[in-house]
Amino acid sequence: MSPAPTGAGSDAAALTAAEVAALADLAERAARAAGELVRAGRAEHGTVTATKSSRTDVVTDMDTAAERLIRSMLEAERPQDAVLGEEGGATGGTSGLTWVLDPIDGTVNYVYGIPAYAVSVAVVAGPPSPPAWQPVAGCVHNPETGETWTAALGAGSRLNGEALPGPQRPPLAEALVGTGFGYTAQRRAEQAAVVAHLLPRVRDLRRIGSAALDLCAVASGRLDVYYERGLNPWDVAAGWLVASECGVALVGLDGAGASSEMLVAAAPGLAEEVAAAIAGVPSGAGAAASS
Ligand code: LIP
Repeated sequence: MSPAPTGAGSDAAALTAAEVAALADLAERAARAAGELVRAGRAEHGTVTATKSSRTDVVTDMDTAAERLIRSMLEAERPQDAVLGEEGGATGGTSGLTWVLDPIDGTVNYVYGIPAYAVSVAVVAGPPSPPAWQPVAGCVHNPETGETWTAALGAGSRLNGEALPGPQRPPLAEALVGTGFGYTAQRRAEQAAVVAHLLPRVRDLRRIGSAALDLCAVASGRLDVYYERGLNPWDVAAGWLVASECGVALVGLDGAGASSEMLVAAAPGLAEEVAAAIAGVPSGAGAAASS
């Protein structure tokens, strides 16, 4: 997880329900506005213009344009808040709140025209990275399907305005499991070893390509489990609250909280069971495959 500035430690509990609702409204408006921009701009501007951690970690002009649009809305309405965005990095604030932005989560899907990408906008109290943060409000918006997940701390989470029922807990052998992979050969070899260990033990695997949509899929009952290693704060901030507000457990390995080391999202009990199965993968597995 990239180092991020420490927020002023604002206590989410100090926010009133009305303030949380206003933050959730802004998150949704910003996500929808950016979503329309990237959807409409894909034909002309949806090609790769730069790469980051590897040749397959791609950026388009629409990633940067969408983040600029969101930042302009936040500057107009919440200038006192900090911002941490995938493309624009960190800007400071004085409120103790930090907006955590992924203008296009699932950029590879966006470039290839696969309708499984999302704009993820969240605001968190405290340090802007898990497990120390406290997401307060968030929105995950898929511009292609129009599906919009929203969440506000203490007020539940919704899909297109309908309350989410919360996760089921099937036996591990009947669990549909989502995951994702990093952008370097070494990391992917290690992740392949985890897949090889899990696949015989679960119903099936899915690799959707957007952490934000994966977390919302667990919250909506479309996946039973989602796990991934090496996620950034902006990949997960909004989906984290959508999931946690409808009873999804978010855990790491060995009883730790979910973090960049590992995030496992599932019904309570099942999340811990999957985390234990992942922890059981022999260390160094997959290393030979990446050499
Ligand atoms: C993506 C994540 C996904 C991960 C991809 C990529 P991006 O974020 O949402 O879960 O598996 O490798 O990191 O880069 O499209 O914003």
